[in-house]
Amino acid sequence: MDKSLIKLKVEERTIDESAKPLLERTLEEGIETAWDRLEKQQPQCGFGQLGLCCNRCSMGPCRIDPFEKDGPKRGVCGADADLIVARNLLDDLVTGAAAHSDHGREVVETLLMTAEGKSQGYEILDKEKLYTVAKEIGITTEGRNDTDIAKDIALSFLEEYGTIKNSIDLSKRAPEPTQDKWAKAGILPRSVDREIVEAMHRIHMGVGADYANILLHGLRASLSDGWGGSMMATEVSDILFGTPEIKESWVNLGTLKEDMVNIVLHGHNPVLSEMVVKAVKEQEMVDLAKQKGAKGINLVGMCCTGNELLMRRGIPIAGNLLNQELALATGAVDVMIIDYQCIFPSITQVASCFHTKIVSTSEKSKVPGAVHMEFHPETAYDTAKNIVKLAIETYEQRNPDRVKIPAKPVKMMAGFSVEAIKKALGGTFQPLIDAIANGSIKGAVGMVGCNNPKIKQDYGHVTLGKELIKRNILVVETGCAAIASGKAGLLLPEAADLAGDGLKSVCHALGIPPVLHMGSCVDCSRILVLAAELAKALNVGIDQLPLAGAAPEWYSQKAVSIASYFVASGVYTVLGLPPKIFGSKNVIDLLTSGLNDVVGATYAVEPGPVAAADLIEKHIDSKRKDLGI
Ligand code: BF8
Repeated sequence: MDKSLIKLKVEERTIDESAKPLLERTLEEGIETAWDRLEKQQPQCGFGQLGLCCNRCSMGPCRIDPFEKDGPKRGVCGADADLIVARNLLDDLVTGAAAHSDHGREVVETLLMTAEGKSQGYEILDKEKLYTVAKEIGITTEGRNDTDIAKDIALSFLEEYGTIKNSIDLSKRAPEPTQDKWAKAGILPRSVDREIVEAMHRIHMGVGADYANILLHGLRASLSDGWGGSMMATEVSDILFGTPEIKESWVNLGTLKEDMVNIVLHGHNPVLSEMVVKAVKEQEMVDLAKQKGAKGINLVGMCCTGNELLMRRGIPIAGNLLNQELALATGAVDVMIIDYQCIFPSITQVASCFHTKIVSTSEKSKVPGAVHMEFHPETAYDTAKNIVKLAIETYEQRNPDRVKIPAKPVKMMAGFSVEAIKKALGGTFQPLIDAIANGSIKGAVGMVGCNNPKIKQDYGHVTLGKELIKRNILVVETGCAAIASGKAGLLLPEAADLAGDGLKSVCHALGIPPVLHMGSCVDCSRILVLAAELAKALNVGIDQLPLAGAAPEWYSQKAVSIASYFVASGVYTVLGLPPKIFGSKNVIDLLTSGLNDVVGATYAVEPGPVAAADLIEKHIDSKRKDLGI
């Protein structure tokens, strides 16, 4: 490919400076990445984009003519555009809710095994949270030892997935006016598996034809994720591995080291990655790495398991979704360990251009071309050590001439759990509430979600983030959004200089950045808890607060679930890419306006970050006016 064309493509694809030289390498050497595959997919199917293709049953696939023409207006079964679009959306949403919640279940099962003495290498690290959660869900703590309490929490949480309790305990964390809205709309979440199974039932042919009824169940299922599966993942991970505290670390592809064994931890569940962190500290491992000529072992994260490690351990993070193939293209990764979710099936192809080994660890998530070393809590530590040994052996096969680590890492601050934020504020949320009331901080936005090659990598997050802080709107982030901000330097206290005067002075006084990293995607539950705390302090519902959500570069079904539980909880949420709903005007109307009467919030779609900031500011201004501040 022509050099100038390569340069042009690179500039179109990312704003991440550490990614650019590697993108250049992939284009020069013909290593295929997600961007190349997106190009090859053009033009993408218009029916699919509009949500008008129904492939559920073997009378189909059917598609609806989106124009006022003579084409089909109903599928073979008689489903119209509204129903087909609604069923497709519900399918996406509960796929995401299932992914979060099944991850949560594995963490809870690990707590149970730990309490029963059946796991290897785990312990209860945050006793304070153990007691807080126990009291909250009605488990006696007096005179009992930690493992008995932990066992009761685990068993109680496992029942949140089933049908025995018929209501999710942690959803009672929401302020009463919000819970009242759910009750009135008939969307109080009962249990995680139940809502998801019922959703799969509802999208079967012939189970209802009312699009609004289908979508309402979507909200209910999303609440079982946000206030259920995801929240349990967060809380139990905190109990096992510690609640995050504010700390400094490093981010971007420059976190890989030329003279060290590089292990990238990619995926989502800290149950795996925490054990690898333990294993690399073993003197035996460090000595072995040195014997093979390395200076030591360098562990870096990728995507959300990276966020989990960053938040709790300060482990540097190499990048977000679109960095995964580029990390491999450095030729410096010895082993990439994966569990599940957001792992491109192509990574073994990229790895095969170098000495790199991909190690899959979950029975649920095998990848052709990967070495499979199955991970179970009972043998977790031994498996972690074996993987680290494999990485050290693989380091010997590295070709130094192929190594290209292009940039210096950027410093960042992370660890802003709700508890850490409260501590930074002096032990109470009152200073934050005062700052919001006096207008120094206008409001807050939860910016979440992914990268998507349809948008220049990180551009959506970084541009919207800068626009919001300039307008004195505090930004809290999770997932790949937070990693994008880290790479752009927005997670540093110095970034407060880019903020409006009010937010700037608050950040300077507290020594915090204007964009706060709150964790992985399941940790969007931390954003819900923060919103609930603020609402309760003001005696209002979440929908009355000057808050908004944003997902400027989302791609995944999990993001559909997150956006939905934000909206269902009363948080107006702006998406940077359109969901596949534009084939139904009725569905668009319900989601972008009708839901206001049901949950006090709606979705919006706005691809332009500045225009999205305008929408959000207008919304926040109107909420402030309603509150009389
Ligand atoms: O759960 S933000 S690309 S890594 S889906 Fe995936 Fe999206 Fe990243 Fe984490 Ni979340």
